[in-house]
Amino acid sequence: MYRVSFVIQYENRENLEKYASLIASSGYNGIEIGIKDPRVINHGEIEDIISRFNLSVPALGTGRAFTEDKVSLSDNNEMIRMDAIERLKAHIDLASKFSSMVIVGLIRGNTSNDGDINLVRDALRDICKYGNSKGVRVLLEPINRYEVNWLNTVEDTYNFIKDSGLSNTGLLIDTFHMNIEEPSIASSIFRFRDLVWHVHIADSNRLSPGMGHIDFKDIFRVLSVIDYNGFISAELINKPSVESSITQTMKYLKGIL
Ligand code: LER
Ligand code: MN
Repeated sequence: MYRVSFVIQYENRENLEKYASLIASSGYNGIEIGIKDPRVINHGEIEDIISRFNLSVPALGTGRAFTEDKVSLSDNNEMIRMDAIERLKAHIDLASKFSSMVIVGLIRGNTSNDGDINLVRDALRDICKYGNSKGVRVLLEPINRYEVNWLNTVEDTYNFIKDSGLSNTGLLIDTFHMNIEEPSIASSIFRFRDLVWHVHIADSNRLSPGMGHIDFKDIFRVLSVIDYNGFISAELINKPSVESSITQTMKYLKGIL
């Protein structure tokens, strides 16, 4: 069985503690934490909770900087762009404590010309250099067209990483986005396998796996063919509740893995 984790959005100490406890007791190996601004939270408190429940932290999410604060790496306002870079470096500082990777998904923002793309490329070079110095790897996530306007497919994202010469950067593939953008989820995983470093799972409607129409057997089969040995991390719309998603997803994964 793969190592499995569950994505939680950090709000405060109490919510992290509550969900970490349930995630650990439900049989997950890890918790993935979405953090809007790591500069304003207590890192020691998070370390304390994670070690108490003996969980790994495969990755830290960063997208709420964009969705809630409108901060991105492609913003034409230099102050806002610097804010995004400084946040990501703070994510790297925290990630270095857990051997986590740092996700660049929505925080890249939207781009409308080559100039915008170059801003992101330069920012990522800076962030990756900082990650290298801290032993932290970066994940670039292809995200579907309805959430962001570029790097929607695995192929585009793979080519962007290679063309930009980002050495410690790999792909975070997410079954929800792939279901919208890829001709075949399994073929794309196989084709770009050398950079598949992390996997998000959700069904076609972002609910727990098994509640939509994605063929997870096929996905786990190809992950095994490519000898994927990272985490499978459930990133869901947690309906009717976070608790029900945690238990429902583990039940499904135990049945299929
Ligand atoms: C982030 O990992 C992601 O997949 C986005 O869709 C966030 O909503
Ligand atoms: Mn995702």
